[in-house]
Amino acid sequence: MTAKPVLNRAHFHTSVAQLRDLPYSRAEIAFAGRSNAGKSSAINLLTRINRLAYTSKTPGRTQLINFFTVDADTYLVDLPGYGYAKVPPAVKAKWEGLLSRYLQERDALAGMVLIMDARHPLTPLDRQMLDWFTPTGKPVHILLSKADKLSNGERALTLRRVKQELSALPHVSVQLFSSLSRLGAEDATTLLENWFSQAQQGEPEPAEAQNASSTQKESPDHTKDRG
Ligand SMILES: Nc1nc2c(ncn2[C@@H]2O[C@H](COP(=O)(O)OP(=O)(O)OP(=O)(O)O)[C@@H](O)[C@H]2O)c(=O)[nH]1
Ligand SMILES: [Mg+2]
Repeated sequence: MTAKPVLNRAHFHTSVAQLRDLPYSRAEIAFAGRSNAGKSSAINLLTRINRLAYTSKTPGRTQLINFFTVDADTYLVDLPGYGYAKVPPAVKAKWEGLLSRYLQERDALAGMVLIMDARHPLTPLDRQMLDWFTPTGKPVHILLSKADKLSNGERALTLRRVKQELSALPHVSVQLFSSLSRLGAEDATTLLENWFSQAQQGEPEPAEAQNASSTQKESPDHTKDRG
């Protein structure tokens, strides 16, 4: 492994629809958030690769868990968006099972980036994500996205309110972000790199890591289905 994952060398690895297909991973950072909040756009901006994750004006575009390699067995993960109106109950139940188990049980998950549209942050489902993930003790970083759509005053107010609302939760940080104006991109990149570095420092000795990787199952290639 290189000393530090290099976000701008990211490339698509695989898409999975169920937990048993998750790839072997040393460390990964997941991007969660409502449909249309700007998860895929944030991944593209932070990796500086324009069309790495597919973005769309149609909510619900990302329906699979998409893995992007940033280093050997080290990934950025684009999760399916939630809160998409008119989703059939069966699809919603499947999503809830998949996401809650992924967030609660995935050992390699170093932290969650939670993307919330700065114009309507902390929806009930955003709070659900925090409820699922914060008990793991792993860090959450919130990007208040589309901040370009707010005035300076509204930005400051929103940031203060969200920080205040979450002040009781440890390991949760918040910043303003815009994939359009690049506001906050440097801070977010630095944070991701730090999470990866910390995850690497905490990982097992090389011999053990090698054993673990030899149990890796070949992942099916879903490249054409990713969305
Ligand atoms: N103005 C503005 N538009 C943005 C920003 N980020 C994303 N968008 C737009 O919002 C729409 C949705 O962005 P995506 O990145 O596809 O959102 P997503 O969260 O990945 O959506 P799903 O995959 O459906 O869950 C697209 O039309 C983007 O161009 C931003 O920072 N500012
Ligand atoms: Mg998406």
